[in-house]
Amino acid sequence: MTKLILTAAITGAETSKKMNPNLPCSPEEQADAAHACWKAGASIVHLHVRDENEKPSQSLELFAQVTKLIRERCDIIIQFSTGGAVGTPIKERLKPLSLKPDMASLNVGSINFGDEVFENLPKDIESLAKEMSRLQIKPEIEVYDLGMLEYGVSLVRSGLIPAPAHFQFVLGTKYGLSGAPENLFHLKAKLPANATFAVAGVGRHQLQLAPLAIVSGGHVRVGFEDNLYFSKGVLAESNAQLVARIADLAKTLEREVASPAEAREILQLT
Ligand code: KMH
Ligand code: ZN
Repeated sequence: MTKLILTAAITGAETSKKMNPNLPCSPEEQADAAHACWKAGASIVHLHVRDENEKPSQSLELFAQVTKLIRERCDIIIQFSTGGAVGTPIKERLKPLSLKPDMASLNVGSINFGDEVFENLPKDIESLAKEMSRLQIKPEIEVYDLGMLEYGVSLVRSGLIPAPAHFQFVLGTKYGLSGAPENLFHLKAKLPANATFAVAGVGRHQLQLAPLAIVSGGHVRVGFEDNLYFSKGVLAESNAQLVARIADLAKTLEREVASPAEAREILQLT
């Protein structure tokens, strides 16, 4: 089995310091959090940025600032969100790609999110994919249900997304696939042969799905974007605390954790 890639989704867009006061929001806080996650074993950081009022933003300047601060601290792979927050216009979501991060998220379908729709029209998905391909940014294909996976696979087959592709199964959202183990295995069975995949379990599923991903050759995403708790009713102290727990679990299960350099090789980043 290849080494395990741990991703830290440190901030997200639907979270706030009211929900967990340890949420990193300023560029300095985010860079410190990314560094602590790297020390704990993360090789990728998935980034959303916040403005001075801690509101979700797709500001080019903020992404540039956080990237610079992280780069000064460590060699963690930087993945920008192109999902933004629910309702962020597609033009805004596309903008930060011009900074050429190592990777970027690519959401391949629309889904209900809270009381709203997280809208991802086919034409917008395809323009994001084209821009990533042009700039040689590796997409992480975010799937929340089976139809999205099949559409993502079709984009790889059509050449719009270069192979080998990397998928993320986001399991446990209210309106997408639940965190039931069989969903993970069903999605995995539908992947192209050379694809890699990670699992992002939402809420309590973050911990419950991690061992299944570890033993089935997948990779794991943890962090405040998906889960603010360490255990039932107990807020996590930091993103690094969540990463460290999965790194320990991987050790127990005898799967080595990848460094950023090793993760670059596994994902065939340019
Ligand atoms: N904030 C969610 C609506 C991504 O980063 O690409 C979408 C999201 C996915 O967070
Ligand atoms: Zn995100």
